[in-house]
Amino acid sequence: MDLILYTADRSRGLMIAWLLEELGVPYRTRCLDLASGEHKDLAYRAVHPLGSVPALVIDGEPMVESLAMALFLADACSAGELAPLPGHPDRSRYLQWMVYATATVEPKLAAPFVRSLGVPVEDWPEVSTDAERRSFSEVLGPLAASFPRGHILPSGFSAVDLLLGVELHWADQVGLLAPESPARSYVSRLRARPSWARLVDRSPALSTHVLEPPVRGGRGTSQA
Ligand SMILES: N[C@@H](CCC(=O)N[C@@H](CS)C(=O)NCC(=O)O)C(=O)O
Repeated sequence: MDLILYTADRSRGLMIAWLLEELGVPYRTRCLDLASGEHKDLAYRAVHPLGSVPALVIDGEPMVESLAMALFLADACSAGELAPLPGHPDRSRYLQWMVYATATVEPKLAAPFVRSLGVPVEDWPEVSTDAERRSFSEVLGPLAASFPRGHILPSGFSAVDLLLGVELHWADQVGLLAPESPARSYVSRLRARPSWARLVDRSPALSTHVLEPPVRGGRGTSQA
């Protein structure tokens, strides 16, 4: 399968790149500069009609929507390793948490994430409000019991951990996670995977999406 991933720094393309690294599938990357607006060029509109990222060109056919790409790649390329196959007892749970990560968790980090785009990296951990930390902690509630074992599905590590892992990584960058929380330990363990190191190696020199900012004071008391 010939794969070209159109992505950008601190975009959902990170989820797809991490999944591809974990799958060990060869792919090429085209990194777009959102600040310069090159993603709105007519040429790129032929790949993504809205001029957004990510887009994945599979054997010449463009695919959009990060969740759809993740579901497709995990099914097509992992032989059941990263996605329980239909009929597996964890299949419905897998689909549930894949959608929960993108439809329910992701919107809760949107506001502080967007705010962080306008401030220096060292100030990212301070951009979240107490109300946002509480609200983020609430949506993590149903997942909290799974964090200590290092994977969300009872049957083991899956693409859920990669999607949710990127969201918790961003949440960590913008100070939504309490320093000693199980969610923060979970995402730290995920970042220790060799696939994350490969992602860091492949990231362009100026990219900030893989940065691990230092823990700062005044983060409130969220325990998620
Ligand atoms: N639902 C889409 C959202 C795509 C999206 O909004 N991407 C952002 C980056 S994460 C983007 O390209 N923003 C710039 C723009 O759309 O102009 C997906 O999951 O792929």
